[in-house]
Formats: sequence, structure tokens, C-alpha cells
Amino acid sequence: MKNKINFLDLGTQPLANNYLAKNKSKKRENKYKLIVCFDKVTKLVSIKNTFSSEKMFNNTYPYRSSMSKTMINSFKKLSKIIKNKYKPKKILEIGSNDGAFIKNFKKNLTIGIEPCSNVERITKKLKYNTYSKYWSVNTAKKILTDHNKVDLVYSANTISHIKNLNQVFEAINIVLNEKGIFILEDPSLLECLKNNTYDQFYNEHIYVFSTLGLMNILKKHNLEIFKVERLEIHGGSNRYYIKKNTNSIKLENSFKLAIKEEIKYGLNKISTYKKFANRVKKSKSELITILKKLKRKNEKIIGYGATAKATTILNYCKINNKTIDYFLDTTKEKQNKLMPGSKIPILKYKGNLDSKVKYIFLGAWNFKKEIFLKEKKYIKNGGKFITHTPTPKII
Ligand code: DWN
Repeated sequence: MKNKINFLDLGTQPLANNYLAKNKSKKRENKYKLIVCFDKVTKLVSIKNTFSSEKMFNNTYPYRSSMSKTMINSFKKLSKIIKNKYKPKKILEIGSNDGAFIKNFKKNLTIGIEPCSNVERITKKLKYNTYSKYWSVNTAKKILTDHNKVDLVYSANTISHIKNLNQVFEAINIVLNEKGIFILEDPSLLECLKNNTYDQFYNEHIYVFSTLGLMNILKKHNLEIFKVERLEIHGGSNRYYIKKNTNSIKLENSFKLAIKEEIKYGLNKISTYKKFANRVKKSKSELITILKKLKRKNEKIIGYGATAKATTILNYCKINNKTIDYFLDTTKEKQNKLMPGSKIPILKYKGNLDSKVKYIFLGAWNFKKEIFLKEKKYIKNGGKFITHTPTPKII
């Protein structure tokens, strides 16, 4: 604990995926102080106060990976590469959600681990080999007994959600073949800092990884990053290709470049994070100013994409339904509920935006390209979006 330095205080927050039923609006929500810290030894950036996995990922989990074409296409593209380049006989996915990735493979080729039983049921119904379990040493041993070792482990937007990284990588070592590959994909800390996307921090994102931090923790488990791919996904993610250090695959230039760039930006120094925290404060006041100005002119503002990330912004900036009338979202499980904390209603996205709405706060800013394409008619008719990244503005 002594090595950890707090650098960002995002106020009191509710659990980001805890969408409230309308009749529960008066119910007291579980809240916590969202504080972000930097470990000066490991260089890992993490949130200070955490909840158990069981509290966050259970049978009411609302998120579905298949809700965006961007994600579906990204998984499809990677699957082709995996089939052609690595030709694995068995693939294990940690955090298989509704099957957006494993659906690209034959059923006998994949194993999925998804702790949220309501979500895992979707792939089980389709006859995929999925387990409703948290990723742990025990789960890895169960996989070993049921299937033997695997050639490839893939995990997107999941490892950063697990507090005990030592256990995560110990479990990887149990299931992965000596010549196997572990592909880990998560939002990039460098992009988060560059774009001031402080909303990447919330209870589920226990870590936002840098190559540097990840490299240090992997080392303890005799695992090495040999390649880093930069992705546009989720506002800038890294896809890390990891191997056991007994495997002779050469470290690629992309890995060395990623480390070099992170050090050049200062991800190894607390001063960089303190500067980021100052920019976040500025971002808050600028966003509030924009919204207040519009409200003074009696403009109606709605939200697009009831994301977990938006909960951080709304609660940090104290934005409620007096400012944003409602959010639109395509996810059935979120519709007709209330955003956590701010209690802004979430309505079903039906395809046609209300012509009276001239300003939309972009909750799903990470899918800006996809959304702008979908809403080109709204934009052509003069409709505007409000974003907080890289700096608050109307676009
Ligand atoms: O890491 C995580 C990511 C991958 O997913 C989890 N901890 C929880 C969740 O975070 P999020 O809610 O911030 O993720 P997204 O993927 O940014 O959520 C997009 C939301 O926007 C979904 O609720 C679907 C919705 N959406 C929509 O209504 N119309 C998305 C698109 C692209 C659209 O056109």
C-alpha cells in the first residue's frame, strides 16, 4: 500500500452497471469514493476502493458485447488472424460475455468463461462450451481436467476487471501450452491520459493498463509481452500478445516502441498523473459550463449510450435529469431503468431521434464513428453532439 500514491479523486460514485428499476428510484444506492492511484514500484494504475467480483458480476449483469458493430467487426477480424496465423486446436476466452468473439469459431474449438450466469446462458443455449465461473486458479484446474491445455487464451476488457492479477496469471500458466499464446486486450492508459477519458475509471475498471505496468506484473509469472497492437477500440486499446518465457518467439519492435513511447510520455512518473488530474478538473468545469449555457437557452439535451463510463462523468460532474432528460440505449437490459446515481431515465433507442432534440451528450463516445454514421440524418439536419473528450465541446 505504501507504494501507492493517490492522484485523482472522482468523488462519490455508485456501481456503474447498477441500473435502477424505476420503482426503486428512492432506494439507497451502494456508493464508494472513486480514487485512482499510481504504484511507483509496479507502475500499475488502479482504483483504491474495490468491490468483490460477486458484487459486480452476477446474474443481473446488463452489458452485452454484441451491441456494437465496431466490436463485432473487431472480433471477426481478430478471429480470422487467429485461424490463419496461429491455427489453434483449442481456444479459451476469459469473459466470453454473449459470445461476440467465440461465435466466430466452430463450437468444438472454443471454451468460454463468463461469470455472469444471465449472460453465459446466451452462449450455453447456442451449445457453446461455456462455464459460468470467475477466472481463478480453481477454474483453470477445472479446465485442465475437462479439456487439457489450450493453445490460445484470449481476453478482451476483462483482465482489468480482476483485482488479484497474480492469481489471473498463475491460472493462465496452468492452462496455456508451453508454446501457447495469450492475447490480452484492454483500454490503454496512454490513450486515456492523452484524451482525458477519466471515465475509463469506475468500479469495474480496477486497472487501466500501460504496457509498462503489465510487463512488470507478468514478469513475476515468467510471462512476457512480445507484441503490442494499437487499436481504436474503446477510445484506444492495446492488444498485448503474451508468451511463456520458455517460448523462443522474438520480442517484436512494437513492444519496444510501446515501452519507449510510454516512458517518453511519463507513464513511469507521478508528475504525469498529477497533471492529468488537473486536466480532469478543468474538463469537469468546462463540461458543466457548456451544459449550463444550453440549459439557460432552454435547450433539451439527451444522452446517447447509457455506458458504465457515463456514470463516472455524470456523478463526478453532478449532472442529473434536470440537465439531461433521458439516455437512449439499444440494450434491452438497460431500457426503462435509471442511470446509477444521477437517476436519468434510459429509453429504448427506436431509430428515430426526436426532432426537437438539438443536443446529444455522447455517453458512448468510444463508438463515435459508428454512431455518427448511424445518425447522419440528425447531423445533416443540424443536430449536435456534446463530448468531453479530448476536451469538452459541441461537435
Ligand atoms: O469494460 C467494459 C466495457 C467493455 O463494457 C465493462 N466494464 C462494461 C462496459 O462498459 P461501457 O458500458 O462503458 O461500454 P460500452 O461498450 O462503451 O457501452 C456502449 C453502450 O452504448 C451500450 O449500452 C450499448 C450502447 N449503444 C447504443 O445504444 N447505440 C452503443 C452503440 C454503438 C449504439 O449505436
